Amino acid sequence: MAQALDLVAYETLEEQVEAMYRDGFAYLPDVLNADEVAALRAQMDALTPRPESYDKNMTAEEDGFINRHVNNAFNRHPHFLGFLDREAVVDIAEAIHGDDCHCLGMTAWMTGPGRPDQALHTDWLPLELPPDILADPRVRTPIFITTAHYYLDDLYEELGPTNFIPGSHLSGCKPDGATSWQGQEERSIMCKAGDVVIFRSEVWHRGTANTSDRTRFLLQVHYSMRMITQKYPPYMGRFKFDPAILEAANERQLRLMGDHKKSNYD
Ligand SMILES: O=C(O)CCC(=O)C(=O)O
Ligand SMILES: [Fe+2]
Repeated sequence: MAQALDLVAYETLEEQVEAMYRDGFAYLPDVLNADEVAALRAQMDALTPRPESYDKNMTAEEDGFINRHVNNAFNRHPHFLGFLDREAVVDIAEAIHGDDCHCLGMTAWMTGPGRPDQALHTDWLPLELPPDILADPRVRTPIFITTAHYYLDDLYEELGPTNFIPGSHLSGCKPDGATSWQGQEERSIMCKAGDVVIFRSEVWHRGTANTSDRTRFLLQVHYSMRMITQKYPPYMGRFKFDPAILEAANERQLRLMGDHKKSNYD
């Protein structure tokens, strides 16, 4: 069993951004209150997966465990729009990826009892580099993609927390079977319902097994630099925004969904 990750809540945006560069993640406690957690869980529970959107719908009966994964959640109900530009979270994304950053994807994810351990991985490694280059104080690589995890449960070992190796984004490589980086073992994110952890795509991490009798609810909001393409399946123009969603969205939310001004390559 991994030790719990030391979750430090930095007060200022500057410190939070610095943590993204140094540790690879930032922890934001109490982003949602109990009512907001309950409301978001109910909205997620009501979603029906669509195979054409690459949603997953693994069930206990057919697959041995629940693994329900609904992409493009922002397009399913106006309730999800508020998680595009949730204060504190989007502020970090914009500070890191720029004022024209966008939402790469939003996935409502429910993982039930029996969900197995994932292997340690990066979500994406944009640059493979020797670690001594990354340790050079003159080198500060851009952060291309981040993911905000909205935890909607009080986490405990059996429910399957996410495990992280802090600082592993500076390895310049994928774990490829390794279980530690520079002596640093993986640590579990034992946070509370309503907390958010935002992390960059190069951090070594994994979801762990759900050995409890409950389903874990997690909303993932991925952000990226404007030059990184959004991932809104189905592709080839078959993804369509719901007009009622566009009608309900504010200007910042529209931009985060891709309503950009003309720029490079447009
Ligand atoms: O389930 C989790 O806690 C993390 C999931 C994850 O890292 C992934 O699917 O890429
Ligand atoms: Fe991941």
